[in-house]
Parts: sequence; structure tokens; C-alpha cells
Amino acid sequence: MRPCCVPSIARATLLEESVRAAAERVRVNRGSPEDMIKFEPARFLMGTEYPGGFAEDGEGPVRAVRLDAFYMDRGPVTNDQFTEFVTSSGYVTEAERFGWSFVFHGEGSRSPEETQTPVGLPWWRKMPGAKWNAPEGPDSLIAGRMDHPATHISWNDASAYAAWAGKRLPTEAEWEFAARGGLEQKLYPWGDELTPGGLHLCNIWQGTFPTLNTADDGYSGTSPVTAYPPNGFGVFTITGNVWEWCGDWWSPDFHQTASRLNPVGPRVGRSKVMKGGSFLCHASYCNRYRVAARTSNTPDSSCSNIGFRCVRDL
Ligand SMILES: [Cu+2]
Repeated sequence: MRPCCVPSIARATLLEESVRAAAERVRVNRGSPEDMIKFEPARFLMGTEYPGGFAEDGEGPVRAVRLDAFYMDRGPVTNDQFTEFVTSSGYVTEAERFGWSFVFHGEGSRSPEETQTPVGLPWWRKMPGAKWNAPEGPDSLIAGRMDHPATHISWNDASAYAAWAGKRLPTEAEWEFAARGGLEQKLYPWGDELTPGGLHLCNIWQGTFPTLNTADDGYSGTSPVTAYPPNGFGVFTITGNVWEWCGDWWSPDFHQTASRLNPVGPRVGRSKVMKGGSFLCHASYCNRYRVAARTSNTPDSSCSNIGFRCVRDL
């Protein structure tokens, strides 16, 4: 796979069982559709054959996919919402169980000497104590960022939240349909031009990756989930800001032959699909802030640029 702006290192999965058990203990809500968008049954063209994309990720072929009706959160789950989940359920995230999470170099509250840089991931640091409510490590706070997406959330954590909320993670097809905003085969949720009229419509990297982020879009890290105008469906910050977990197991070629009706990905796998790109994406390195772009990470991975949003059935 072509390099991506997410650190993709599997942590030991021995805690998976305990995470699952914790998820089963938490209170399950009714799954209120409040602040969700209702999507009627639809057919859309999924994937892309865009020559500037990453064909080896399995972005193509373009195929007609049909979906049943569903509700989707307008934005990624915020720090505010995640606080409510943790407060009411007592859930402990995997970053807290492991005692560390990945932060982008320059982001951390500890010096490089106090942290480890994983092999092949020169701009990531294993930050002791980094977690959803201390995103840059010890002494960092989410105060002032309660309307930003919750980060340092593993797929397992996101699934636990979804179960608590009476919801689930979106399939990749549901996610991409929502992201396209009713447009057909466009690169971005609003069209084919990244900054129409010079206007920034998502939170990605400007400048020179990975050394200089000029933050021309207003943010060098995460942004509030409603920082930019929504797409044609009313969906906020679905590209850029943070990567979003999907329910599907990852495969670069499974969908060549998969069902075109409510596709759900392979039955088994090692990593989960993520969509949307993040505030670290830059055309020079990882232009995965396109709606058809995709990548993956192991279900126990967490870092400062991965979050999630939920869907629910009618
Ligand atoms: Cu990226």
C-alpha cells in the first residue's frame, strides 16, 4: 500500500476480549436519530478510476451500489459526546489500557527524547499518556475543543461507543454515499475543485508536509466538526479533519466481485477500512481527502488523526 498519513502499527490484540467485554457491559441507548440525517434507499456510483488516485488501494472500479435507508450522524463524534459516553459507562479506551497513543511530531507534550519514533514512521511519536482527553499527552486538555472530533479512538473503542449509543459504524458504502452529497463521481463532497474561489472547504495540510503547516484553512490540528459548510446532504467535515472508521474489514480487491447491494466488505480481515483523510493529508504525500479514497488500520490502533461517526438503521 502507498504510504499514508496514518501510523499503521498493530498493537498487541490480547486486550481485544476485555474491550469487547467492557463494550457489552455499557448501557445501550435507544439510538435516537436526533442530529442524524435520514437517507432514503439509494443507488450511487461508488469508487473512482481517477488517474491521480491510488488504484492499489482499491479505489476502483466505479460500480453502481444500492443501499437501504439509514440514518447518519451529521458530524464526527465530538469530545463532548465521547465525554458523555465515558462518564455514563465507565468505558476505558485502548489508548488508556495500552498507556500510549500516536501523536504527530511537534504535537506532543513530551520532548522527542522522552518518546519513541516507530520504524518507517518518522513523523509519529509513541506518546505515553496520550488519550482521547489528553490528545497531546500528559498535561494536554480537550477544554476548548469539546466540539472537535474525539481522537485516539481505536476501532474497538468506536464500536463500543456505537453500541452504547444504539448505533453502529457505517459501512464504507454508506460512508461514501453520504460523503458524495448527491453529486456523481466528483473528487470532493462539493465538486472537483479543492478550493473553489480560493475557499477552503475541509481541514487538511497546507504548506510543506511534514515540516510546515501554514494552516491556511484555519487549523493545524483538528477543527470543530461544523467548521466548514456541510455538503449537499447536510453532512459536516466528512473529508479532512479526522479519518473515520468504517465497519468493513479492509481488502484492496474484495469489492471487484462483492455484492452491489448493501456491500459490507470481507467476512474477516486484519484491518478496518478508514475513510475521509485528515488534517495531515497533503497532495504531495497522501491525497486521500477524496471521497473515493480509502485506507485501513488495525482495530486496536489509535492516533491523533482518527475519529469516527455513527449510523443507525431505521
Ligand atoms: Cu492522508
